Amino acid sequence: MTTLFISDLHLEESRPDITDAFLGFLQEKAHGVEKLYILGDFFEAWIGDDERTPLQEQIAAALCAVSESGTEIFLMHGNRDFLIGHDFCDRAGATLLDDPTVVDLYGTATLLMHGDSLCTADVEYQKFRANMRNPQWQQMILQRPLADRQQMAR
Ligand SMILES: [Mn+2]
Repeated sequence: MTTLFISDLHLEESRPDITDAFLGFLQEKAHGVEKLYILGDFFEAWIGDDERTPLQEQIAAALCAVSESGTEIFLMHGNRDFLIGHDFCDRAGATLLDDPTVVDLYGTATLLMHGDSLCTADVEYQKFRANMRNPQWQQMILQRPLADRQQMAR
């Protein structure tokens, strides 16, 4: 039985070396394991599942292949990719996890978090975070044109 945890890959077009390393990891390590947890900031930025860049599609397809090998894949938001939604997760064969989540890791209750919620001394960031995680704010942002959202992310 194997469960793998990864986080903070910050995948982006300008770092094909990271993408290659990740695809190699999926091939060599993740195929056929029991569970793979991706604990946030998988992507450098995420502005909505409708963007569908070639990188995003490539990653979704690679994850989906691992999922079809029998590995359960779980994805938690980070502070940069918190707009990843169910559309992307469906394409990737992944289940979206709340932050925090407690899982049963072979009999041990185990707390999974991205970690940014623990930066409690950074009051400005926590205000920003509360705003970003507000479903109404997210709906408002996701309705804006893709080009506007790309500008915002930059
Ligand atoms: Mn982060």
